[in-house]
Amino acid sequence: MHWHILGVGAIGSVWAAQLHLAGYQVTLLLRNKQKLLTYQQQGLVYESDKLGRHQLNIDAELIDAHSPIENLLVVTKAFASLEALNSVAERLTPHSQVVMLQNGMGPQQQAAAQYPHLSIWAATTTDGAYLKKPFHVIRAGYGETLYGPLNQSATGFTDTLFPQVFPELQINQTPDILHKLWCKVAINAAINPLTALYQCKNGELLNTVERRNTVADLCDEISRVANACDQPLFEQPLFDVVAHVAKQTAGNFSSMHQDILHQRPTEIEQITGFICDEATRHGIATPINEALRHEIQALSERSK
Ligand code: KPL
Repeated sequence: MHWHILGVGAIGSVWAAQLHLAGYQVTLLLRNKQKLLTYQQQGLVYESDKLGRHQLNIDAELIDAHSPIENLLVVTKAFASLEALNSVAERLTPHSQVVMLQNGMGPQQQAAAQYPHLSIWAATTTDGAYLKKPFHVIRAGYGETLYGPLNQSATGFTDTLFPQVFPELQINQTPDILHKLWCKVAINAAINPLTALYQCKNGELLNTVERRNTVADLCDEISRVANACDQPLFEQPLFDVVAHVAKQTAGNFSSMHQDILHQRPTEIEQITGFICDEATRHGIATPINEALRHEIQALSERSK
């Protein structure tokens, strides 16, 4: 099985390294010659406390190379994923498998609708990783990755996409990936914008009564939208799940907080924007989510 990886950020690098170490043929897809040159000079460095330090010489090529792509993993930021997929669409064949792995909601469904003849899958992960510098990734957390079919073409695919047992990646197929994406987007909508606004670590999200009340009200809005969309979230209240995740990742700065800090575009539209748009569709008022959407947009504008 040959995998092309589009989006060589932290999680994309972990997958590239793990697939390579598991014996798969892997090719990194890079956007420009400068990136390709940098990569060719140093290769991919993968550090993990379980597997040690690996210097890997994984194949790499420009996205506009001509060879067909059999299996594609799109691991870009959510706002860039559809465009990234479109940029290699001509290299996909009717038998290609495409896995969209990103935060938020929207682009995965758009991809499935735009390419009904291709097998489109979505994945969601609770793994943690960060880039020490480009092409040097540190594996920071060991979670689970779930993937499942998004359209009819993928539903009809009977083989397992990831048949190998990986030493470090817990990858499991689920029949209802849409619900898993909902659960993840709900957690992100509760944690990411507020930690970006408060400029705090996840573990500090609930450390005053005022903050706890805001998170509780926010969780209430999100849960009501999920219920209206026939996607009731967890067995326990969303607030309890959010409190648990915030505790588990207490030392982390959320991805949105980091994006704001480093003046990068955020995923606010694919996270909070998605919740707000679904709320509007169902006639539900979500004033806290709306306010957060605008505050984060304003913060991004200001830091440009
Ligand atoms: O997924 C995350 C993110 O930062 O995007 C959480 C769960 C909030 C962990 O930081």
